[in-house]
Amino acid sequence: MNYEPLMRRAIELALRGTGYVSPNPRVGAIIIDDDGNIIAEGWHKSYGGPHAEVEAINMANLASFENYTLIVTMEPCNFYGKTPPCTDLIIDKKFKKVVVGALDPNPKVNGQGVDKLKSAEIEVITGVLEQECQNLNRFFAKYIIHKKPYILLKIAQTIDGNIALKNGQSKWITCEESRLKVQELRTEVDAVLVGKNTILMDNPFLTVRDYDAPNPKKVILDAELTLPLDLNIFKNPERESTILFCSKPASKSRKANTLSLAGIKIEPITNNEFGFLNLNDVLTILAEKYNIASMMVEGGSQVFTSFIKESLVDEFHIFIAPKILGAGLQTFGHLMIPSINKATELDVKNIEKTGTDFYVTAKISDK
Ligand code: AOF
Ligand code: ZN
Repeated sequence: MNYEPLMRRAIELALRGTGYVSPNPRVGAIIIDDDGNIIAEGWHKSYGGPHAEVEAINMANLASFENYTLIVTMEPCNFYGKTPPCTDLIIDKKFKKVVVGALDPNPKVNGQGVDKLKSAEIEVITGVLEQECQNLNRFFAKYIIHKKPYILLKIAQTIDGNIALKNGQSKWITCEESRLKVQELRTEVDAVLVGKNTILMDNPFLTVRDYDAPNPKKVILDAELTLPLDLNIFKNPERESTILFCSKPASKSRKANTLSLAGIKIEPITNNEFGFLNLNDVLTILAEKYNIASMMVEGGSQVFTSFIKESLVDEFHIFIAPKILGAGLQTFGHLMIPSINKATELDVKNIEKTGTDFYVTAKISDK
């Protein structure tokens, strides 16, 4: 039987968890009878809530599943977390067959869920739309294996590589459709990060406005805590979801205290050898303390440069407007590249048009 159309449907279900399940994975499940008819569907709906398989089994509401097949985008778990192991329930309910999209990257599971089902004589098929299913949980995989958020670098630039004029003005380089796409990307990540200069110039809210979805957490880098207190980012009603990283001395200042009393989370960080906040420490704190599995870095130039220099970028989302600004503020600053063959090379994954702009997604080339 060709399970791909059913797995595609399970992926659609999994996507409904976007914005609600992180740092857990997005998972969808379907139960079919012997004739291939769908009798129940489920997806992981909230962090700490029932897993996709449990949702589908509950919906089917049958005592035994001897003639039924479970199709699930990710291998069923086999350990006690916030919920009991799905493998036990599947075995208990006597499923005939389980069709899996991708293995669970969580080292606590990773293949052992499948093994457990097989040892209970359940037929297991793995790897159906594997890439698509892995892609669904690329944020989760980075978080659970490396204890760091998956990083998307979002750049809105002119065709000649500027993100602003020399005076910092950048509204608007890209067109409305591109900016709408950015809003959509914000619905998919747990946090957005911006540096001090960009906040000063743009006074952004960093919220999702055009979609009915939760706002990502806001992460600010301001080593010396020089940002004025009346900026939009500090006035927003969700102050408790704003995290500000600064130097250790700045974290003890009166301003830090005022911000902290207003609900902003102040995180002191040591500087690296170049005198900038240590980004590796920033990412570790975001993952371990705030459960942030994915973050979109929105600028500016200094922040982009540091993320590239320290090889912390997982994915590039570059919006290129057909405009020329000449010597403006370049996307990236000094990367100390000694010769062309030492340039940072990207593998382009996709190019599409968003309105009058080009939208390029890319990854660092593994050459
Ligand atoms: C599944 N189906 O729908 C999900 C799974 O704390 P818990 O009990 O919610 O367990 C979280 C872990 O379970 C998570 O780290 C991942 O390994 C797996 N997620 N597994 O069988 C699901 N969301
Ligand atoms: Zn489970």
